[in-house]
Amino acid sequence: MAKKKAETSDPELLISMYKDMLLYRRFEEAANRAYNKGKFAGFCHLHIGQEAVCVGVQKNLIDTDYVISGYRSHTQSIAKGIEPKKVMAELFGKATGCTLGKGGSMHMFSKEKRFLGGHGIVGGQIALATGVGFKIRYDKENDICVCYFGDGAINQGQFYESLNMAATWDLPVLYVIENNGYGMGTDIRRVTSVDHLWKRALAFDMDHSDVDGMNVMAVYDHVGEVIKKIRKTKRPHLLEALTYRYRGHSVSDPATYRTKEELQSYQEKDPITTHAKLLKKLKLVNDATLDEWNKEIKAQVKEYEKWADESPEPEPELAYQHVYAE
Ligand SMILES: Cc1ncc(C[n+]2csc(CCOP(=O)(O)OP(=O)(O)O)c2C)c(N)n1
Ligand SMILES: [Mg+2]
Repeated sequence: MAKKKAETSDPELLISMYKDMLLYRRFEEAANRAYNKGKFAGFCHLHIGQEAVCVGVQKNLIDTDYVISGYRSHTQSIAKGIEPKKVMAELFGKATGCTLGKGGSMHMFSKEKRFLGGHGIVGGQIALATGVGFKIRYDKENDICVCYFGDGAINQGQFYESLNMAATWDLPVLYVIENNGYGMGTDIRRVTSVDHLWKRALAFDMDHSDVDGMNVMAVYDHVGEVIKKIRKTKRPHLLEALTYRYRGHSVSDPATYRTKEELQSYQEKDPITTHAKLLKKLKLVNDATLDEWNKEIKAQVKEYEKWADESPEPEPELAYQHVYAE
């Protein structure tokens, strides 16, 4: 699909993109600190470095669209409308969390906001998203389903079965590969036969493209076109977003399998810094405004953390609820 040059000119939107990316970065840093302080246990996968994908994609959605993802989904759940303090409380395993403290870091969920997880099984969400696509088609709705997964997930069997079905039945799903170059620690090039992951779509005659996932404007503009097309044709699309995670796979991974130079080369094109440069070029902000926003957002995140920390633990009886469908 041909890509147009970034052209969004709505100042409010441009600013909200910056503030959202900054919130997600500060939120994840706070989650990391809280984990290290022992405020919660279990897994914790941070999205630091990948913020432009989340913001660029989700700014294009309407409220009734669906989003489904893997375990690296704190930011995506906030972008779909779950209150950040409830995401933080979920991390802390508290009764005020978005899944009442029963899900933890990997299982954010909100039926009301149509954020359908948070899934720990690599690639599991791909089959579920395909089912959501079928539901949308069956009910003749105008919504779409965005399904995020990693480069590691494209080598799972269900990826092939699901994409074949979606392409055959014309299901309105945007499959987004967040290609951050690594599975847990495995370089994607060691385990994958193609140089560009979007090529997997060729096997299903499915629409496909790639985008610079470190640049929020590139993602926003490209995905805007893709989504317009999906709503019109109802056909699925496979998008490869080229991105990078700055931290280890999870908080317990020191990421020794990659070089400092490689990490630095991505940090040099950091999505937040790049977008700040654009805002300055457009004379929408100056350094003082940026400093002020940073302080405001840090203070907000502190409040979320305080609220989560002071929230009650779930009652033990809750373990017996929500086990079976009612
Ligand atoms: C079916 C399955 N196999 C293995 C794992 C263990 N595991 C968890 S994350 C992961 C790597 C996935 O990498 P990728 O899909 O690239 O996502 P990223 O973590 O980079 O966002 C693996 C192998 C799992 N959770 N589920
Ligand atoms: Mg990966």
